[in-house]
Amino acid sequence: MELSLDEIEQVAADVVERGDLPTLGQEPSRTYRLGIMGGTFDPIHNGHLVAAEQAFDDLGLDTVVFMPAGRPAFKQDKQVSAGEDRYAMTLLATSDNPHFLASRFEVDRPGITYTADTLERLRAIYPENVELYFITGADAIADIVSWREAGRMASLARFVGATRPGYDLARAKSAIAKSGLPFDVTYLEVPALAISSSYLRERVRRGQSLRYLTPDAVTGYIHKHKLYGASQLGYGSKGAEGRE
Ligand code: DND
Repeated sequence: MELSLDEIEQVAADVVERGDLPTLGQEPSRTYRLGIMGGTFDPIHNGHLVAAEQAFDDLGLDTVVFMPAGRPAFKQDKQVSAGEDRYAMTLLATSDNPHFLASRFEVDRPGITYTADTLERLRAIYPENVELYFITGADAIADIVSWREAGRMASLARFVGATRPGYDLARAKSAIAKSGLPFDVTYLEVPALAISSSYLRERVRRGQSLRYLTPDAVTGYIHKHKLYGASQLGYGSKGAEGRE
């Protein structure tokens, strides 16, 4: 079968738009489930990874795409590491898990990164038999109603709130109910990992080890590129100032 020039251009445009995203939806009689783990990932840590793995298992996802935000919408007043560094750390952290992919989809997009835009683009790329699941931590789920164009987001994807055992979901549930928006949220219990990116940055500044908090490859990257005030050598070992 020969393609016309227009058709070839359309195929090329689709490839460019899709970039490094996984191919899903080929079999029309089957439903596919694409997990999207959005984050600043400054840096990525084991809390993010455990939450995504749990969502993969519990919801029967086909794959989870980790998407570092380009210019995070709500962090305009804060210093955030370069997108390239956050993407590289995300790639390193996800590379040994066959369920996970790291994508440049948001990092390469100019301007402020809004989740509603991302979901709209993904919805246009994938056929209807691919369901979108946007994964967030429990703390963030109560806030999604205040994200830009929350109503549009609710119509484009399902949401997954990863909660810790014993976490009180009342705030999240009441915020969503009060908004009147048709959010479809599945709550998952993930092992308690009281880790945050800011805690990891603080530990690096103090010269403390990140072992068991994030994959070693990420720790290596942080020191190699001197992120968060790190010295190139000696993480979690001697020589760091202010070490406890
Ligand atoms: P964060 O900066 O919270 O990411 O951003 C999460 C996502 O929300 C990104 O995709 C943003 O673009 C999007 N967002 C936020 C606000 C407004 C808008 C969009 C908008 O469009 O208006 P972090 O790197 O801090 O964390 C990534 C995810 O991991 C978050 O959902 C967070 O709650 C979760 N998380 C944990 N989950 C389980 N255990 C832990 C966790 N620590 C963070 N220990």
